[in-house]
Amino acid sequence: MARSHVERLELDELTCWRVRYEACELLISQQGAQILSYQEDQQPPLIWLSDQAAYRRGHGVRGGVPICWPWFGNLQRNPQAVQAMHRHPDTAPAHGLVRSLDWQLLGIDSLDDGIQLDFVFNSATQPLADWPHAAELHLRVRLDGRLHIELNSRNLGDTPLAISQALHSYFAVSDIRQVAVDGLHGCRYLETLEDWQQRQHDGALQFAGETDRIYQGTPAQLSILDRAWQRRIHLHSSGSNSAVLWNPWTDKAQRLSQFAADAWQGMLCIEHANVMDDIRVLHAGEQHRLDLSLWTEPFGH
Ligand code: TA6
Repeated sequence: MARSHVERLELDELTCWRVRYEACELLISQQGAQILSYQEDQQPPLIWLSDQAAYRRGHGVRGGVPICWPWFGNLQRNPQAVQAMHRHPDTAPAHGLVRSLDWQLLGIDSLDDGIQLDFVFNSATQPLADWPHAAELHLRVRLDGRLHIELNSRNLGDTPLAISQALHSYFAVSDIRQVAVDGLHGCRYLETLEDWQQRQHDGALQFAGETDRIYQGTPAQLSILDRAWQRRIHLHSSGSNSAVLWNPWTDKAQRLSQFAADAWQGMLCIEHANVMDDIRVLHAGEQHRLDLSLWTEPFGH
């Protein structure tokens, strides 16, 4: 069997690509350059996609890896420098502007040891509503037995650009009540569910309720330990010292679009980011790259 294969397909209103390399399969949409799913053969999915996902132009798809840029979350909760980039921070949508807009596919290339897709969004040629700055956002996705995601922001203008961003990754888990996240020991975090109080985390993170935390000073290596599925998902990042940990649990799950009432049990968001103390200011011509590599390793009991 060929080591790599690419198929273009239309999912409702969205143009997507299904990409295989050896035993790994990825689905990605042109809108938002959004990874929708990623799976290794004979394995449960690694990247989670909602059973109720809707593929409509101008609307985000629930699951995968939405790209939150040029800000993360509620713009008014961002540092002032990021807010000041927007004409009306009080009416700006959550998670920036590019996740529901069409990006340009630069190319899909077969490599000796993998396959690589390049997408670009250029706000000089595709102006962003109420965010009047020239920047180029380049997403490179590479499959080589692991999944590598590189998000590069470049300031095309001649004045400084303050951004916050996140790879809003949804991971599939057997049961959120039985997984743990390793690597956060000693990290500070903002508890957004309790008035954004600053706290310190000790030990592994386990889940017993709605969780929506912004960790700061995060290390390059995090992992999700899933005993029931006997696997560890390794997450290795660079260019990011903050991460958001999110599970909506029962109540918030009822209020989410494209989200079944019990879907909270099978997903966990770990969102590698540049947020709060970790926002990035790009001077004229400067660029910043946020990288994430992910893979699984069998885990015995
Ligand atoms: O990253 C966590 C979060 O900000 C949650 O508070 C929740 O709103 C989630 O993102 C999903 O946001 P969305 O706009 O995609 O429904």
